[in-house]
Amino acid sequence: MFKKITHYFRGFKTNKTYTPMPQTVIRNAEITSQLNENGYCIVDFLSATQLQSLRDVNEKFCKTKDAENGAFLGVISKNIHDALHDILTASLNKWFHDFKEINAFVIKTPGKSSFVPIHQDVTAIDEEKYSTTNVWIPLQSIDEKNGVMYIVPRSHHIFFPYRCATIDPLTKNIEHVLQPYFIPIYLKAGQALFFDTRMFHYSLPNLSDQNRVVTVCRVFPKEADMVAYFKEPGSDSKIEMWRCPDDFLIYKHTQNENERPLNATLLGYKVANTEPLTLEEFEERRKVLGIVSQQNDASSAAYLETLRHPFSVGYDHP
Ligand SMILES: O=C(O)CCC(=O)C(=O)O
Repeated sequence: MFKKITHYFRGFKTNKTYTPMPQTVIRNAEITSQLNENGYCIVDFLSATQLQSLRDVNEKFCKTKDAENGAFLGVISKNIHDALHDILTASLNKWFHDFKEINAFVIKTPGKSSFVPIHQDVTAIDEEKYSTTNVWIPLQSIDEKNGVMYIVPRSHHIFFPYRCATIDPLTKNIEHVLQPYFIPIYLKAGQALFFDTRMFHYSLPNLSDQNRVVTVCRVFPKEADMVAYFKEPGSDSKIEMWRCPDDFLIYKHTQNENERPLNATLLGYKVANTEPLTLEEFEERRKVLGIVSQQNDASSAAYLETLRHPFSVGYDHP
């Protein structure tokens, strides 16, 4: 009944290795090439006035309760998106062209459960045609105590393009060996991390005594349809591809992500191997890509403890 989408795209090598499509919406050629090659870069992004305005919006909308022992909260709604859009438009226009974006806050309340496990972001556009940039903008400087982000440079070259809640993450069986490849990203308030959403990333718990507040903008090519994938639990390798409304990310977390997206149109399906990477497959790709051990300052024991600790994630829609 549905069209089977069979074309393979640039750089297709095996059923688990793809080449990211080049970034097309970043104005600066050097930054574009850093994103394409390494998957990230750091820029001075906000004026002092913008920073204060973002803090004011957080103060006005985000009534996060003091979650006991910490929590990671996505704070996303039309109100928040619009208020952040107004403040960020000048900066986004300075760095990007022909784009659209979805804005939210991410807040870590203090405590051990506020860490974010290793992940690659869920797919939101057709990655056979486009790439997404995350702009991660902390409203306070980030240090080793308040929830620093760790990334694996170049890991955006190791991805599965149909990421969704009903398919195991590619990293599921290799998390315990990834620690040496991560680097921490310490930022000053006003700076932003631009990163490819497919980078392996996680963040430590916020063990300071203040909330850690970050504004996140997911930046997409303007022409890209928003899409979501869905695999029936327990089914074979058939993956449904759905076209979603432009603002679906604002409402996504009010829906059950283990079910098909609402208000969406079925485009067809993909057939692909959805098994997570084995250690051998990771090693092979890592060496080809030049992903090397880093001098990072997370001890192996602390990293493994973080992976084992139960985490607490929630959503607010003020
Ligand atoms: O803010 C954080 O600590 C993590 C954010 C994150 O993982 C994301 O935006 O994908």
